[in-house]
Amino acid sequence: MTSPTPVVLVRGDITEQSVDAIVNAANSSLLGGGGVDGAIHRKGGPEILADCRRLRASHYGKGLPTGEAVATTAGRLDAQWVIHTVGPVWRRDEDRSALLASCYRESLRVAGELGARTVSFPAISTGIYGWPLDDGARIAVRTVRQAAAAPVEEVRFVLFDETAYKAFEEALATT
Ligand code: AR6
Repeated sequence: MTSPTPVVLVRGDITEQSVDAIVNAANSSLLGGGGVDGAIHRKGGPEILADCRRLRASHYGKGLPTGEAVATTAGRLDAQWVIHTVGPVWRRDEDRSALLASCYRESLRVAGELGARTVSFPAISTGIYGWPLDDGARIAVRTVRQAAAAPVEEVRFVLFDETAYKAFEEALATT
């Protein structure tokens, strides 16, 4: 029997991580935005945007659908790839949890196809897209535990502030 993939929590900025793949909480345009997305493009440089534009001109003419994931170069980040995924916008009147879980699962699938051994995730959808942090953390931890498999050897959640860190700590302890 194989042992489960370690899940690690780090408090900090995801653009400072040294890992094989950094997951970006993007939007379907793939052309940048605020939050994690803005930070990744700012620090990673124009090579990432150039790759994103190529994707828009080829496979993703209409943009990347919510819940899917696609990889580009990581430009000047200390990583080989950025894996862009589009989280759902949180809605009080509609359960979009399956789409949020899909972001984590699809990002890990893409990471595995690339041969990534270490993968950093932000707390997808919990910023501009408004997902409640505790629920977002539980979905993230549950999905990653179910989906992480070789060649991925470590999944790292990079949490920007103490509140997010605590939410993930609680989710890891109870999920
Ligand atoms: N490192 C780690 N975590 C961060 C960082 C960082 N540098 N910056 C923010 N966070 P968000 P979303 C946290 O808004 O909710 C963009 O405009 C943040 O505190 O980046 O999926 C895209 O283009 C929050 O907990 O992503 C989309 O339009 C979490 O990361 C939209 O925002 C996610 O916040 C996506 O919104």
